[in-house]
Amino acid sequence: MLNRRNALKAATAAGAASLLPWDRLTGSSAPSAAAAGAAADPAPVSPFAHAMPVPKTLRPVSSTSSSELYEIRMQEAQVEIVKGLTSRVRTYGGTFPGPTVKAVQGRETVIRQINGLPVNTAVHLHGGQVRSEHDGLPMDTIVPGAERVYRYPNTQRAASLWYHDHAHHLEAENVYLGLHGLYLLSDRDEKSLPLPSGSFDVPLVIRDARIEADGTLLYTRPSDCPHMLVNGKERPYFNVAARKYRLRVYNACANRYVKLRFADGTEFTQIATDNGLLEQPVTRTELLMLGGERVEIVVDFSRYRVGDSVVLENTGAQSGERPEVMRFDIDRRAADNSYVPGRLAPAPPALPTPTVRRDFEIRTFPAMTINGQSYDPGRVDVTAALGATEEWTIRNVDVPAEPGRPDFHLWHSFHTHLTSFRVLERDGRPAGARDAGLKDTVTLGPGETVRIAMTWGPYTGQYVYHCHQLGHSSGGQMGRIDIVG
Ligand SMILES: [Cu+2]
Repeated sequence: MLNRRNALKAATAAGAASLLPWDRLTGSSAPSAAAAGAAADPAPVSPFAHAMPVPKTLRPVSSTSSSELYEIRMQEAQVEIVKGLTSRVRTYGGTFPGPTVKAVQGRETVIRQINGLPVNTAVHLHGGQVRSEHDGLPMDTIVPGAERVYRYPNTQRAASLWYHDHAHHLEAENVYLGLHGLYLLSDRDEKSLPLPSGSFDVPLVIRDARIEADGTLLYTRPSDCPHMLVNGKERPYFNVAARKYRLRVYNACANRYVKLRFADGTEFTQIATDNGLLEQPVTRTELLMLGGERVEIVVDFSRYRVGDSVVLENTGAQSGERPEVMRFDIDRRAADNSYVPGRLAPAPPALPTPTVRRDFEIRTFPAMTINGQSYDPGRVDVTAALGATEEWTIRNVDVPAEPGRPDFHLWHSFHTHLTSFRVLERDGRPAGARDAGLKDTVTLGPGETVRIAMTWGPYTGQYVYHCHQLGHSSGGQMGRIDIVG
């Protein structure tokens, strides 16, 4: 601890503090942040002390023939994350994570967001194709006491989306302190599939945290976050029947990747990615996910006997960190007519040949930049024509000083608002299973390069692209793109 603090002092003396938003914010006006240098020890990690809850589904306050209207009040709340401790968090609607919004293709979702928090907020529907004024742009904030109505047309395919904060410089801290919730969009094609459904369709919102011994949820660097939460509880257990489950896995960490596998190496079937179902299922044993990414899998627990347990672990944990993320306890038998069909969804429309090529470099040092520049909402970095197909090459130019060390700081991702993309290549090789399907966030390990392609639309207006390590985007790793008609 002492060494790290000394190293931090040295970094600050060298004028590097702006690189590290978690350091800048520690000791800021954040209501739950302990004063800098006064951080206590973290609460002990105690796996499997909680049953895993499933975030509740939000009920509309009213409906019309074509839309549902919801109301969410952003507010502080006291919640139990680590057993026996109370933590103050920032919430949508008083729950941690926020309530799940369930939407149906073709029906508009209208959400009145009321800011009852002492900080600016902006609500972004991650993965949603929405008009610019409803995108939750960094400067389009809701000041404390104000409210805003967001409209989501739900014209895209079924997908596991999420809504989270995006206020300028604040998104990392706001999301970390609790401002995130799920938005599950379904459509007729998806509903007609024989996949596990109802109580056998379960989200896993995975994220790290640091809970102090007094319960304080402290926003700090990921290497100082020993707690791993699923659906708001530290390393919970979840009782399952010996049958198939659809698990919607979200990496909601502000600043780290996870490598998930079952401790016994059990295979599972990936059925969907960020923006919806894959054409065909893929058998996998490990998921590497950076913040913002979603993967849906079907796991067949009928391979276990009642009374067995299996642990989901993070092999990307740092040394000294517990690998367990959660435990599934098989506690009963159940009928199961569900199965994973060999064909899940039609292929997305073929991409036209790109007419524009662009290059992007993501960098941590000497500042959080894309192509050498920090985000400036008044500067247009990219102008794209509505309907144009573009090919983007994105390079993570950071490389580790010590190869093989899991330095979360050197990992980046790339997230585009408005439009999803196809990953064409990773380091010069055709995209593999991890990059298949319609993506809106792609992971870049140290030194990696990806080539992606997208057709911009369906709306014109101002949007952003950014690294989804939120400490990085808060620090400036973001660009502005204007789509013009
Ligand atoms: Cu980054």
